[in-house]
Amino acid sequence: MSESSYSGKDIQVLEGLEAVRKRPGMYIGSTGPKGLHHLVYELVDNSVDEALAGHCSCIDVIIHPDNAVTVIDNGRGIPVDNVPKYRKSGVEVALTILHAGGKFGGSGYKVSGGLHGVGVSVVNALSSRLEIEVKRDGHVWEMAFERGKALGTLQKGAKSKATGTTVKFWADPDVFETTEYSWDTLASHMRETAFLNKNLKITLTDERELDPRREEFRYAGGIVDFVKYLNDKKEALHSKPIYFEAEGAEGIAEVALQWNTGYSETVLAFANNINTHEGGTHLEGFKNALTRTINDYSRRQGILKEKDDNLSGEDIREGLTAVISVKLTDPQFEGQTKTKLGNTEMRSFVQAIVTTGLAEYLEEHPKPARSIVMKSSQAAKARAAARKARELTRRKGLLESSTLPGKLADCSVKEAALTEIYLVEGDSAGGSAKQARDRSFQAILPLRGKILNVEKAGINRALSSEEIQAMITALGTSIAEEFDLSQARYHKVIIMTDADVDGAHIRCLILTFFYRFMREMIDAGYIYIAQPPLYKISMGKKHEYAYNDRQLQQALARLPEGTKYSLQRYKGLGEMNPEQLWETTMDPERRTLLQVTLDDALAAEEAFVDLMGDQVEPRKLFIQRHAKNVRFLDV
Ligand code: 0RA
Repeated sequence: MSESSYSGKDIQVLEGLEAVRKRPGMYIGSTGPKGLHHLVYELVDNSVDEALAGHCSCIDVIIHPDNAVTVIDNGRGIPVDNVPKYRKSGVEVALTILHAGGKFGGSGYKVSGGLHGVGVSVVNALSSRLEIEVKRDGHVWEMAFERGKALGTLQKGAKSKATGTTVKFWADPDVFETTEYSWDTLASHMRETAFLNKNLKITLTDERELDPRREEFRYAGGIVDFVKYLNDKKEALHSKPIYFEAEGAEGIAEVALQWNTGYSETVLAFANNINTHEGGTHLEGFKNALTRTINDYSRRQGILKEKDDNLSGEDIREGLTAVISVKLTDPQFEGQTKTKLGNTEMRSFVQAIVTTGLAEYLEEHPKPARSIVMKSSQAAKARAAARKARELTRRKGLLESSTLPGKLADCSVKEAALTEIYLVEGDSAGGSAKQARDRSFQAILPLRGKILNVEKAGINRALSSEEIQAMITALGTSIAEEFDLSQARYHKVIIMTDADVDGAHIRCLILTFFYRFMREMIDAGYIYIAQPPLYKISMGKKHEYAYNDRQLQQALARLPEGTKYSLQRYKGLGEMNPEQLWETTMDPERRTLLQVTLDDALAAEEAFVDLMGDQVEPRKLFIQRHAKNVRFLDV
């Protein structure tokens, strides 16, 4: 056929392959080693399509010493008869017309045309030479191309009863940065392809070596064998991978999964044999079903208690190896690298088969089921602990911020050894304390109501409490491993709470906080408890305070016979005006402070756990023990 007889359409065709040569990256991603290997995948995928259609059982791939590659299949062979529209053989159309592959597409799941769906014509365009041999219709047929251009027409050769397609191509050194193939890269792709297509035999031969290397990939178990292979060097949690498959209007879905005793997650998702690295609907459906089904089962078995949080997807997938493979007629590939499946029908399809299949498996295999659930709940616990540690580090940064809390009324003297801070229960008492104080050396930090119980809440939640953050910032020392006593902004920290049960409780909460996060402050003797009076005895213009019942009795006994007096019992700091608060509780000349000491750290730790834990009895014991650790000081 001469140039002059080309129709307008044919010229467009030539421009098509020229476009591929001009901008190869657009069609195969890159002209580096990755793009080079994609040429082989493209051809193999076309043969796999024949296998999917049920007409091909064997694919051979040969790497030649001159870096040519041959791909042989025993499929039906590319049609050799004339395509009237183009007035060319089917073989020539397939190899010279962009995106022609799909137009032939027979029945079944006509898939790929490879990763980018480009077809064999792209391989032809990017090859310095390509030779094709088709066995079909009782003969061997041959044709050759150079840089995408046909060298003559399809030639009918010897008689043959066999069928199949053989393509040998030389990647164009003018296009590719390298034409050197990697055995490992090709072998792992062939292995993967064989896993994804049960019973399909793929051989890889490397003739570049004197003693040619050959490997055969064929897996009767398909993706079950894939999962076994991935878990090969790991200790499996249950002996056999779990497997489900289903076929519907949406297509075919297959899932195989097996947990190992390790911690990493290996979940591979494929659509039409393409590794969907970016995931997509099939993967989402799988994950949804897995998380829901394992949680449902755990609850039904009582392994997860009603009050417990759900196991997270991450926890459940710890140590999981899974392969999800779907095949569908019209795959939509999205995302940055076009490796994210977009077909929404696949989400519910995969979700349904995994939900049904996994629930059934768990019911029928109680032993592995238990191991799986126990592993997930252990993962949940470990993850919570790790998260706490991480959050702590992160929060510490936050707490070290130099901005003092807004509620703090600081003192003017900067010399820590001379200053003190009152941690005051409630905003109203805080207000009185601010008016009463000597602002040169006394700072006031009001704390709203009951601060968080750090023993029960754990460090994580405790540190998210505003009151606790304010305390840490005001004190300047940071906490836990980051604690630095030399950074203390005050050498006296005075806890001032109401003299009632609630006040005692709040005092204990604050002490627990110091014990857990700033123990050295206690050791250094920086922590004190203020002693507001319990009673006020008024006699005309004179008055006296009593700090406990014994003092009250003594004061009353001292009164002259017949003296009239009135007695006030303070229920809280709020009942005192600023002057009263100053003279009874804050004036260093007249106040009484209790210094908190913890001689026996070990005993103290138990005490704090006892006090703040769930049980009531140890709490009573603590209060006695605590009293022993507090001694009177006249300051
Ligand atoms: C179009 C139609 C048919 C097969 C093929 C293409 C085909 C393409 C490749 C590429 C590599 N190996 C291949 N094998 C087959 C089906 C034709 C029919 O109905 O017989």
